[in-house]
Amino acid sequence: PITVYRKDYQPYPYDIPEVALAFDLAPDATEVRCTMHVQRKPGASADAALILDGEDLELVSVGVNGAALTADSYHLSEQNLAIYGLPADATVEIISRCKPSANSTLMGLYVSGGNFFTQCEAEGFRRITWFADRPDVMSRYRVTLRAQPQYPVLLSNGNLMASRQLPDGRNEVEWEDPFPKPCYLFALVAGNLTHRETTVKTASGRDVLLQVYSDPGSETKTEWALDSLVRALRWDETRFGLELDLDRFMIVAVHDFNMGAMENKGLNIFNAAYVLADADSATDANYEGIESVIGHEYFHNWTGNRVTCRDWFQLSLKEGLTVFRDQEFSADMMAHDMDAAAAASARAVKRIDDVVALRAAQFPEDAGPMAHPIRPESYQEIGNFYTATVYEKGAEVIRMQHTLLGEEGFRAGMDEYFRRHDGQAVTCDDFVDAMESVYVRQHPGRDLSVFRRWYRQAGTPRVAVKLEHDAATRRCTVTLTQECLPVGVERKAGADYVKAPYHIPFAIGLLNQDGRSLPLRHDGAVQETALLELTTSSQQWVFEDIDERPVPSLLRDFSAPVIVDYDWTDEELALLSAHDTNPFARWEAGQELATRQILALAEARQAGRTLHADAAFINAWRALLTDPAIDAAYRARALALPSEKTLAERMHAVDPPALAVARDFLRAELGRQLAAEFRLAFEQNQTPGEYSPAPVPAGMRALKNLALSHLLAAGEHDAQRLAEQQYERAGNMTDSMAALSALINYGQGDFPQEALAAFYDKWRDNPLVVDKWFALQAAARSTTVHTARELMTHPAFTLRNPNRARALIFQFCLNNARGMHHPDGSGYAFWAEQVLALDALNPEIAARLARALDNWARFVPALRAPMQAALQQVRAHEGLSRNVQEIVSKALE
Ligand code: HT7
Ligand code: ZN
Repeated sequence: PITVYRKDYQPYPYDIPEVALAFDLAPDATEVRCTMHVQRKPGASADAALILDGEDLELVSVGVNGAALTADSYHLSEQNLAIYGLPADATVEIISRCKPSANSTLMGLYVSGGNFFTQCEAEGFRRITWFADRPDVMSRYRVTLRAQPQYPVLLSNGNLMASRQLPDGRNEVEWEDPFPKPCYLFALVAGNLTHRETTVKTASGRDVLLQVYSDPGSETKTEWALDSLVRALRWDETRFGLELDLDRFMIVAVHDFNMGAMENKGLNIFNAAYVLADADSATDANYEGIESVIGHEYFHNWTGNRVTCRDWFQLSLKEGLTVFRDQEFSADMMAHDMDAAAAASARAVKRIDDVVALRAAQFPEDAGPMAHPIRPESYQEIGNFYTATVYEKGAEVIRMQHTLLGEEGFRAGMDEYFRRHDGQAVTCDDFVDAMESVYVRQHPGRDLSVFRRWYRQAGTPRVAVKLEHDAATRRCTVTLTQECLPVGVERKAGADYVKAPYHIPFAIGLLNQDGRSLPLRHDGAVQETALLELTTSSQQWVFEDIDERPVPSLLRDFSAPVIVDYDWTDEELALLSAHDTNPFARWEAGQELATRQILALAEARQAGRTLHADAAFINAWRALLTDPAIDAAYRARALALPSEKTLAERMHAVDPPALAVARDFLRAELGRQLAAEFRLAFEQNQTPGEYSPAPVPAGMRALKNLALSHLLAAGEHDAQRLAEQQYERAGNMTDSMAALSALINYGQGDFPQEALAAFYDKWRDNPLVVDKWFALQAAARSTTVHTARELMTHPAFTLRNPNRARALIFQFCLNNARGMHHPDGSGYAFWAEQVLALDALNPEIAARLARALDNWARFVPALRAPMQAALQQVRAHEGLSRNVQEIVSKALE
């Protein structure tokens, strides 16, 4: 396999300012005529060949300036079409054919539900026509679509210029996108679709048409998506001064899709799971996810499309920044119309959810064989680098710049970024340069040179905190020391590879022994929270006028993506969990207590000792559960037990079944010991009346359903009846799924299985709900490999649909600790089988599943050997895709 290196970047020798694409669409043979205006760049060699990428295409003809090319002036290989001897300015015309109906990769042009869709990022355009498939070649596109009348809706990027019926009965339309774009942002959709639309006025007073397209019959489920789009448009105007630049913006829902959505210019294509919702069939989490993904793709219009990436190593330039923007959008929407205290809590809830996701997915990635900097140095298959590191850690790196510059400074940096780079394909350094231009004005004599290391070093830094208090001088000295050991490929560089310290914004508060927060005299100001800027391996800060040894509240708001090492006593954690005024740090303290408790239980389980929960821990949980000052949404987060993935990061040798037993024990024990309190929470957080996905009722449901799961897990008297009743009477999908999940995991008797069967019968025609049905069972405690295999024989199961594969296979392999990590290795054999089966259909999806065994070397010895064997089996398979090959080889290196 070929490795591509960031250091090898070379500009493309040609500009392609204009492209005309004409499609004769047919499922079995689509003909594409691609006419390009090609200009050699000044300074490029006169004999530079025009090298175009192409994959899985049939060449019909190639011509230059109207004349067909002879065989000696071009060369066709598996992956390229090279044209020699081009004049400095030429029109190149290529006619090719592809077969969308046979395209199971869902990259390029494909058929889903009888309609045509495209997916071009990162390298899918080359499956549509031969082209310079790289983001720094930007062109203006004119697109003609011709198709039979059974495809009445014909869409592409930009503005609709013409529409007519052809003499042969087919329809023909022409679209023109006024903005130059890289080919990965090209899109077309053709089919039988319905739509919902609205017209809004932009900040500068232009009318813009917003549309959401979906399958006929689903128009009742697109209201939330369209409303979310309007909110996103308004938010970008208000918070960043960025306006929609097109007259028309379309979103199209498709059921077969590899990721969440795609930001094609003016024609976003979405996984239907992030568009369709109504109260009956979608959960609170679905509503939240839709708003956030619609925001994300819409925000790409500026951060990604107007300013794009020079090369794919710069992916985090658009993804990290856009995730940061979507996180802020969601936080602002959640805090909207609330008083200051409620808004702070709502924002903390969003921050907690984002950090939980980061720790569950990105921290393990950063500690495993696929560890890479947010701007990778090399890749074999770019599709494998749409990772939690590039996206979520990338967003944290942007967030740290926001923290260092402040809201106003960050906005000034963004304005400067667009002033410098609108219409260009640029690098992560260009972004930091713009931010630095503001930072150096704010902080004379300082710069962001150390900060830039976040872009080139991988791994999660650890920050050790030492706190010394001198009663005589009433001084408290805080010492921060950072360390980040080489990870992944960095380790291969050997002992010479030395990692340099990071620039870490570290937010800290101090509480006295009664839990009151102490004023911090720092940097000439008196604050409740001080932002320490750690830029060397170790630094000290002194806080004056501190009478007694304080309890530190560290890394408030998770001000940097690091791991904190500080040895709080359990009593100190309980104090922070009860009193910290920073809601994020308060949550963190409770989670640390729960983590200690579960790890101790897992150890007891491994040693064959009886399990019992600590009274102090139960009391801390009781205090959170009964504190009237905290709202339901926050309380649900505070009382959620840390996930198995987060806990695994804290184990010396990972033992998922032991962790699962420990968590289950604690869930049940809390249910028993706090039964009265949970019952009260269950009763007091009912949300009768019309369903609303708003944060307050959603928070109440989260708390109520958490209480229900504890009560049922504890086998509390009447809990099963409460769950059955909730399931039968639920007026929304959140409540029915929560009750069904509690019942199939902790319930008794025939009801759970009967309910499951009835659920399927009721929802069999709604694929998004059928996915939920599969997912619930795949992750259930009692599900074994045998059950998973049986579920695969269900008539509704197919590997060809990524959502369905994710619902069953991924849920089982990633979220069913007992089934997947059975000591007999059967889970790993199942995994290997499914990776290979998927690889034959859809390598991008197969490679994502392949990553489930990334961290095998960190597991307990009994699981390590069968995991390694399964990885070896996959690696030895002939004809493996480049995608899976890269993942399993790195895992085994
Ligand atoms: N920019 C997009 C990333 C993407 C993608 C989407 C769908 C299918 C395959 C894909 N490969 C890459 C989505 C985003 O981050 O907004
Ligand atoms: Zn994105």
